[in-house]
Amino acid sequence: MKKIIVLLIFLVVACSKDDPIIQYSITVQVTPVEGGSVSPSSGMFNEGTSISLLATPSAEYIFKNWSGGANGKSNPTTVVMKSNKSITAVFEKKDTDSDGVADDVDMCPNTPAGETVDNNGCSNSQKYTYVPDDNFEQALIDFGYDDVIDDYVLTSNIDDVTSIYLNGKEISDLTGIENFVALNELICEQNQFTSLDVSQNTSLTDLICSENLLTTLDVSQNTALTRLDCHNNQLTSLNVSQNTDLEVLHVDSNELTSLDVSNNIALTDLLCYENQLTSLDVSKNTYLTRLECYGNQLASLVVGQNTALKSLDCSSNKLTSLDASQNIALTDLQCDNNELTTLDVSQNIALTNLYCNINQLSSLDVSQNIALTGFFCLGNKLTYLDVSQNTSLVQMKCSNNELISLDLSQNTALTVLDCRINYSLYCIQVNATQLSNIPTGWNKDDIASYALTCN
Ligand SMILES: [Ca+2]
Ligand SMILES: [Ca+2]
Repeated sequence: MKKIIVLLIFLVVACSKDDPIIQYSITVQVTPVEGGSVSPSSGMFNEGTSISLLATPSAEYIFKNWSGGANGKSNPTTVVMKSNKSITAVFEKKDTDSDGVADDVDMCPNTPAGETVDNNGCSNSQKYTYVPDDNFEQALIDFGYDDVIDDYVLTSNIDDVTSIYLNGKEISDLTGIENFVALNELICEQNQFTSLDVSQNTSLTDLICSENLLTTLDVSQNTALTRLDCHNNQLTSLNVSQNTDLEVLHVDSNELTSLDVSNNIALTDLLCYENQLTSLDVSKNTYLTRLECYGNQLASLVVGQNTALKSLDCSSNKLTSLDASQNIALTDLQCDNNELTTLDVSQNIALTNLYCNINQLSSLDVSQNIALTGFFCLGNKLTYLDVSQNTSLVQMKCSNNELISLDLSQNTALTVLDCRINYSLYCIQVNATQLSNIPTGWNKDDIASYALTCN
């Protein structure tokens, strides 16, 4: 028995002597203290154990690296317990644009790489807007947004400007306008710039850039536009499909070969004269009150949907017909210099001015157009013209036709008349009052005579 007890004691002593349980401590520190946390943050671990340490940054911080009893940037990282470990997890504030100024105090995020910044994290390119055109910059000085010609203006001075008038300032480069991000109204007509970037001016409602040298104009980002006037430039195309709020569109005197206004149903005013349009679909533009498309190459023009039209000028095209029967609101119709052989204005009783000069009309019934004050039909093939119902007429020009008779006795308001170059017109009927005092503004051929009655 004594032997057994001695043996047991020997075994216990032998075991604890050959296989002692040794443990080591981990102590983790975090710098800066608010930068984050590490799990586990402390503890006792058996010798040889592999411990995984996970660093979790606070908001506005990122994990940078380990130091002390661990190293490297791995997260999580593994330490093997061979001694007591004092480990530091190093965090740093987020600096997304790597300009040395932490995000939470960086007033200018996205600083371009390599640019020097101020204490607010702002580089010069972020604080200042590049304005290379001296005349543009001078205008900004005159407006009080800038103080010296140095190609730059403080962006904070211009990024809340809502209206700017730069017309006739001899500006050849509008670079810088892109930082006028609050603009509603940009008036920059009568300058010499060849391009205009309004892609950042998304609040624009009024853009007047006429009489410049623009060859392209991208208004796809300017969806708030209600008025666009880019007349008298060198545009060969213009996409207004995104500008669905447009009410006024002036694109006249450019080089457009086509113009799609099918998305612009709010349009009331469309001037597209003196381009190279071969077709024009205004069937969706039912609110149009003014359409001027003269000086194009239109072979047809359908205005049957445009019942609100008050003024239509489609002169100097290639029209062989024109149906204005639905346009009962028309007060002004100009269709000079086309190839019209007939013209029905019987439904257009609101007409006050009718221009149908230089067509191929052999007859024209204006008996329903009693509001006419101006009537111009020179250069046609008219042999007969009844203006007895047009008692409001003030001006009439019917020269260069083939008239054989003309009765003006009802046209007591007529002060301007040109009926010359009608070589078969020998007698012009007038009333007694007119005959006693022929208005000085009346012109006739010498072969014609005024008389109270004509045979
Ligand atoms: Ca910055
Ligand atoms: Ca300046």
